Amino acid sequence: MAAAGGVLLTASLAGCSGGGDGGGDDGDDGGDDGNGEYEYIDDEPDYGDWFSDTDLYEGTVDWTGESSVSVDVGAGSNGYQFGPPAIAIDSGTTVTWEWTGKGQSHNVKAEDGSFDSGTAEAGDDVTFEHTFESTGTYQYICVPHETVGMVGAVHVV
Ligand SMILES: [Cu+2]
Repeated sequence: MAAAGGVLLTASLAGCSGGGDGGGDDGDDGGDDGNGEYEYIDDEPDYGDWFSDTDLYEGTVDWTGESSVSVDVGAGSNGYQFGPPAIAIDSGTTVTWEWTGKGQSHNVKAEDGSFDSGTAEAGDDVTFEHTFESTGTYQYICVPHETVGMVGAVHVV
């Protein structure tokens, strides 16, 4: 009886010890804005190489069914991107771009001229909004940072 109890006790302690060694993630901390909650549309528009320098781009975020949505101006690790870069909305939806204060001065300018926030501005209290009345895919840029991937798209369905 005593011997059997000893064996059981040893096994139990071994189990505890093993459990205590947990943890140890590799510390690869990404440092992005936690985009894991987004849902993306299934029928992705053909953007060509529009987002080739935009590392936040993972697809077109499905924000259809919303009357108003907002996009960060100054996203990503350096603040030189839009967050999220590509969104899908219904016609009639208002998009508000909200400056985060990161990445110096920004603006929002449509490639087709249909909307333009004007001169690039800095600060975290700047906003610009536009209501999209017509379907289509609207590509836009931040003029100072287009070349480092600060570009976006609004896909209106
Ligand atoms: Cu910018």
